[in-house]
Amino acid sequence: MSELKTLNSRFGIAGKLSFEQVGDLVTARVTSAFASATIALQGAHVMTWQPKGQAPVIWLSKFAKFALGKSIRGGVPVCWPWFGPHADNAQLPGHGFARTVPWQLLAAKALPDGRVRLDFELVQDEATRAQWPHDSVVRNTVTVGQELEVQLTTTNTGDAPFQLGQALHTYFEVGDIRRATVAGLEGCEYLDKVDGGARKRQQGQVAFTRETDRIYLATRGCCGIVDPALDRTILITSTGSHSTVVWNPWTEKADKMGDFGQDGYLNMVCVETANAAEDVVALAAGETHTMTAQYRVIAAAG
Ligand code: TA6
Repeated sequence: MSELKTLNSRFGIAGKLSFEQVGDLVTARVTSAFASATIALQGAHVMTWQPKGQAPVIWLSKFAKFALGKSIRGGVPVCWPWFGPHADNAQLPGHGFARTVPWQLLAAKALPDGRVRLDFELVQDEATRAQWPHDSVVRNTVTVGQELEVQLTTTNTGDAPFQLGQALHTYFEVGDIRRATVAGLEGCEYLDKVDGGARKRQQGQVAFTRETDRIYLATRGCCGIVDPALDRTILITSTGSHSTVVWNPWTEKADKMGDFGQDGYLNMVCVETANAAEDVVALAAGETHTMTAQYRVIAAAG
């Protein structure tokens, strides 16, 4: 029996959850009274999320590739077990391998309140262990409703400690990045990656006039994307994270990446819930760390 048939017979929920092929990828399609979403099993990667009555909240490039072993431009890429370039080995993939390898669907449930919850576990094998020789179990739980919740949990199942860097590298849809701002990071220090990693302090809301790539430190678990063009604010709340990455590639970098499309950068901003830079997590043997992000549209802008 095909993988799709097996998934539909094991986990399908009539009228709420079915499985379909998108390009090379097997995906879960959630449709509920509150929202619709698509999640690729590769990377346990939320590709789309659109609450009822709203424009899409999660951005997915029109030029995204859906290929085995390749990252998807948009959605909620899971960066794990390191964020950014590998500390010692430039041959290893940026942002870790979790987003480009298979994850197993462990469970799918229609909750009494109408939300749909999917539990995924990363499939570790010799290829992943060659990059990450630590015994660990990582799960990603995605709950789809009027709010989207993504919960990334890592357990150190070995007998030695390890350092964990990670991020939910979420791409949000905005009407026009030149008018959008990010509130809630005022006064935070940040590392400015477009200025050699210089340490600076945020004055007022984050506005966008050029390539912006910053790791905000000691963040407080709550920020918002104020979007006058779509007349909405997207609230982002998080736990288990004290660093927030804000990124827009702007024109030149987006063109170089090749999967943003013409002007794609104008309609997206990444606000990433992370354990990055000095916020990486030291996980002792037997310890578990959970990082959670919740997203919802809360109000008109302003
Ligand atoms: O989170 C921002 C960032 O680290 C940028 O520096 C840029 O590299 C972006 O991630 C996208 O990375 P990717 O590997 O998905 O193309």
